[in-house]
Amino acid sequence: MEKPLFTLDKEEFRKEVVHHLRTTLGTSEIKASKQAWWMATCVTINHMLFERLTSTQQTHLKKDTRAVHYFSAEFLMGRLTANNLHNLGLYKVCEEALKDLDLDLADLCEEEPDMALGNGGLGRLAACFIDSLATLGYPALGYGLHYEHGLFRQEIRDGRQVERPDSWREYGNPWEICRPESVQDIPLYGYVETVFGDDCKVRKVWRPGRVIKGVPWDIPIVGFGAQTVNILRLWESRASDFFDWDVFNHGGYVDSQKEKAEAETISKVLYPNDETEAGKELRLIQQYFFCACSLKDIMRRYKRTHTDFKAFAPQIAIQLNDTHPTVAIPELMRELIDEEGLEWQEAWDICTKVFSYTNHTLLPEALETWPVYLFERVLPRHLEIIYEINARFLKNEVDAKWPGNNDIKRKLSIIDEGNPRRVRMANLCVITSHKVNGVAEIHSKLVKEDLFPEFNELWPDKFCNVTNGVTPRRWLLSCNQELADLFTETVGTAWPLNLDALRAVNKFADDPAFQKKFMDIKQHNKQKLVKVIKAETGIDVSAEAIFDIQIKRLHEYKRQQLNLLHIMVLYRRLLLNPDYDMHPRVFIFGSKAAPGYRVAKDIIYAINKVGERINNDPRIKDKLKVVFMPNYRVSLAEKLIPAADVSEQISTAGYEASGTGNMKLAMNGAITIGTLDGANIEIAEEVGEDNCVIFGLTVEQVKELKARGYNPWDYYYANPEIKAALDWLDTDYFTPGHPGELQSIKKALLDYGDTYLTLADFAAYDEAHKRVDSLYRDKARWAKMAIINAASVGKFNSDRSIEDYIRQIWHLEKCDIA
Ligand code: T68
Repeated sequence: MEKPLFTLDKEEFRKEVVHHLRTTLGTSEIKASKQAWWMATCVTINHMLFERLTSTQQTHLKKDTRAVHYFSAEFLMGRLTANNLHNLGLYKVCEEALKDLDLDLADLCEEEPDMALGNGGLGRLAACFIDSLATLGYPALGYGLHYEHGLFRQEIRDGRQVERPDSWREYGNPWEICRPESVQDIPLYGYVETVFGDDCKVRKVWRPGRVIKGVPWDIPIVGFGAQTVNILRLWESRASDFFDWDVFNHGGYVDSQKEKAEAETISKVLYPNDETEAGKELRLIQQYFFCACSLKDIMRRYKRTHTDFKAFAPQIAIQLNDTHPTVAIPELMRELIDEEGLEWQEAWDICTKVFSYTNHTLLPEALETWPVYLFERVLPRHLEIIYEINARFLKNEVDAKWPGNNDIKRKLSIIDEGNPRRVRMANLCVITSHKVNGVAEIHSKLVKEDLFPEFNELWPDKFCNVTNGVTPRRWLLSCNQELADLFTETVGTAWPLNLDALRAVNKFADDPAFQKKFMDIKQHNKQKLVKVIKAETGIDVSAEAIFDIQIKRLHEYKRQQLNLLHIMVLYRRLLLNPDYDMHPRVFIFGSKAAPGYRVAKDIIYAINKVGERINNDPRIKDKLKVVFMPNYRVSLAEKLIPAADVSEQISTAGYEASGTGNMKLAMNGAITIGTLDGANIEIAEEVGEDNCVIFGLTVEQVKELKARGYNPWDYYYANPEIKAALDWLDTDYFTPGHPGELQSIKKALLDYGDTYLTLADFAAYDEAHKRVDSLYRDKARWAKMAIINAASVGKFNSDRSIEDYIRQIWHLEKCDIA
């Protein structure tokens, strides 16, 4: 389906790979490891990619284009080899070339460590967005942190999660380019001095206590079709050149090493998100470090073609991916006022035009705040600026609209006057940004109505929605090549760019021949997964069973415990009645828990222990299996998603901002069993309610039930199956010799009030699964549903999300590359 965009044919490609194996890798065909062959392949790819990178950068400079700068503490890139080959149109050429060398491309791709510089949905969204920006030909830069260790590698030992360090670049990474010419110095700590200038004006001067060096690493981002190659620029911290050589020379080797180690700590590790803000000084410094580096970089580039700041806002858009980069706001104010000499109002006008903010959560405990005393110590000048922004806002906006209303003032203030006083980052974002968006229709509505109702009253035009999306290049074309080929055969080659073109597949949804082709591919993907499951867990599963998959970070609101409770109930039914009528089912989980989140880790343990018992129980004749896949990550998702029959999207309504796994699974023909939450609602609209299985309380019903006073014990006593399953957790049935090891799950669901209404939704969830079971038995019906799902989710292409951002927020123009 692909035609190579570049002139290399398979012969030339093969020669290039061998050439790089010898000259770049310094080895030979006879003794080269797989890793060396993979590296040589990457160098060959880079050869073509760098040309496009250079022409993109030259064109952007020459045309002096407006660009968006996507500030994100996380970019979950995964692997890049197959992705880059597909986007360059060279996948099949490379595959053939390697075949002639007796090498298998897919096998070599397994050599690449995932770039896991993110926790989950938020980080992966950033990765999909920069793919789409390049694909659509928009000038854009991703800015983030060059973590030495990405999200921890998860091992499962005796059922429990153990965190091991991730070392994605231990042996070098072929995709990153160090740019020493663009290094930045970043001040920290110290104090603020007030000085009187010759013009009698008061100036503030920050006298920092330390300076850290920021070293940029660029990852080229190849758009599909490879016209535009943008960059993702990630900052690494090092000891600055002010590094104390005197100390070093006078024998203070250890002291000087300490300073070096401290500086390097800043970009050492990604914080695992536990949806609550750990009050860590280092995390604040990380945020400031990458924002300050990025702003200086933007400023440097801007000044190449401008001598004043009139064109700054027209040229520069900065998107804040959640509140993590909020400190960029006072930093830009500081740069413009203290360093560039602008007046407050001029600087503020620029900031309010430049910044916009995406909210990804409504959970109150996940809204970032920082103690004022910490700000004062680390960023004294920024705190002053925040106070000034706040004072002006409260006086000019709040007092003007609600004169004398101190309750509203207290609520909207950037400073929470509790003990200790704290800086509310979301308030600072909303006050400054010209646009604030949620990530799915329902979420954006709740952002306006429940999270920021007063801000919405003040500035109704500020709030908007951009429903998330995912790149179909990675999440269909690359991860499910057989299905991609079938689609290309059926509707032509346009769909990876225009996913709506797949709607044309719908007319074959009833066609038995097409159904067979479609389901044969699903079956083949399942067979491949069976092998991966065996290799990773030792568990035997049958590809004839329904593959029911829940893959996402572990959190109580995502309700993996609801899935587990239902599995236990099914198991019990099978024990009580060996003829219990159900199609064999494999429940597959993939999930990491934040290391400090106790209940989440207990849920992982419970899934593994319950699974162990079920998988080894001959009485149920393999009708039920439970698989927990260790170390869930992007590259594992690429294997799981194409093999899924059922997609579990079962969050308590109102808690999942959007979800993006739901989109990827539907795109690959899985049927959603889901609540009316986040983007599930829009998926159901697109595929039709007949083609997904919706259950459970709605947002409104959740609110009502909570207002009425929810008591999980009512459900426990009223439903004997719930009671029996929960009581089972008190015994040692699943943990022989260790009764009560799984009790914390029961406690959370009863004693601690079941915050996420698991028991309230249980009966509906059970009914929904019965519907899934009966639908699956009707082969033609199921095939039709699966086809309609894959063919109807064009809306969830991240290209559409990007066009929505462009139209509502960024107002960029496409740029043709010479
Ligand atoms: C997710 N948020 C939302 N947060 O939960 C999900 N990291 O509904 C949505 O689809 C997705 O964002 C994209 O919009 C996250 O993934 C984080 O990972 C996080 C939170 C705090 C700190 C660090």
